[in-house]
Amino acid sequence: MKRALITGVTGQDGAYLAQFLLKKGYDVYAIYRRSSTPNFWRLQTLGILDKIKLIPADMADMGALMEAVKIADPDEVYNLAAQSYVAASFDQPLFTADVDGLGVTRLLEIVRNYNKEIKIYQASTSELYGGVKKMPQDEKTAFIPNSPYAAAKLYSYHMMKIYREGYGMFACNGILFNHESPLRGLEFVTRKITNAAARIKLGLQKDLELGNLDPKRDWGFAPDYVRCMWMMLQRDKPEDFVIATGETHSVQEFVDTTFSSLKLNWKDHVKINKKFVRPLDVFHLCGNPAKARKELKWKPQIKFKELVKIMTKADLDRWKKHLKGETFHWDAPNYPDNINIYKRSLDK
Ligand code: NAP
Ligand code: G4F
Repeated sequence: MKRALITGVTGQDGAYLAQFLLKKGYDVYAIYRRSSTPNFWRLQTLGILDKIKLIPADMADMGALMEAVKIADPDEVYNLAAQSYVAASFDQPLFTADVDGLGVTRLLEIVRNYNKEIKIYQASTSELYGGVKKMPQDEKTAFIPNSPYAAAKLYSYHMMKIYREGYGMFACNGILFNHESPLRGLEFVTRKITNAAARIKLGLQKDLELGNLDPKRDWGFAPDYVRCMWMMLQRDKPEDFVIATGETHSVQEFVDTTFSSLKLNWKDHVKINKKFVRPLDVFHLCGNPAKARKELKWKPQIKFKELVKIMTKADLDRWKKHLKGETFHWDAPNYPDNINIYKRSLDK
């Protein structure tokens, strides 16, 4: 049975990847950060919380990370942990650099010392292309990071390459374009829109405030993208891949498609609030996934319209159930008793 270690398992991609690897028969270990309020709701929603072996650790804590690698003794490491919200990286640039940049070097150093045969996937990002004018972007396009987040991810992108070429390690960057789902965090623009539109439809909210309707993104579906992470690590040769749909749409198109599907006119509800504008933004991203299509035989199953439909339906169903009095995993979170959290004290 293959063993995997996932960092960032409580996030959108971590949860879908854990589900995917469990279905493939993997023994799944994952690190999580202890917080005052537990955030296992995605794993609970997917019904997999009790199937994962959880190890407390933080990307800033070298000792705990080292312990996690020893306990998991993995064949594959998927590094998805990050301060992933671009806007927040302007408020917390040093923290973002520590987790998203140095955190990766910590992991690489640990793996290099523990077992160089372990394959590592790094959650790299289309944000690296920030200010690029060339469309579409591919593996050969030069990077122009436009945020502290992107700068930290550019550092980790290069560290992966350096460990691959310098030490012969199986280290791959997945340069993933935006991918969304009903498990997306509520602050990201897609989920902010579908959640608000569902609430507006049900009379729970009147308006939706957004920063800017012009930016364009290449939006895909998260479960399609985690499949690709795994595919990259099944090859004989480590390489970097752009993962995208190849289509691009504006925030306004996302808004319009969502509101129209609910028979609402977005112009009656959407307000612009400069509070949500970033000091520097990324205005147009469009990926070229030709290499992934050719070499991994990967292709996205869900594109823009279907994605909007899936997310809007999930939010509408959830709020309808809420109105009927149903509670959800995120309503009253507590550390459940029936989960496999590794405790050092019990292991001695
Ligand atoms: P997400 O939902 O924000 O999840 C991020 C995960 O990282 C969470 O589990 C979070 O834990 C964990 N984390 C944050 N800081 C940590 C720390 N100091 N130590 C340990 N864990 C920490 O992000 P996502 O959308 O799943 O994205 C996964 C990865 O792909 C991220 O690295 C992101 O930057 C990258 N990426 C995402 C996209 C996208 O469109 N989704 C595109 C390209 C790249 P808590 O739950 O405790 O906060
Ligand atoms: O949904 P967003 O916050 O995602 P962003 O910045 O593209 O970052 C996401 O995708 C990256 C891959 O390219 C990942 F690396 C990263 O971790 C994250 O998952 O914003 C999308 C666009 C931006 O241009 C933003 O300025 O929407 C614009 N926007 C306009 N009004 C807004 C809002 N974004 C948010 N979050 N909230 C607004 O009110």
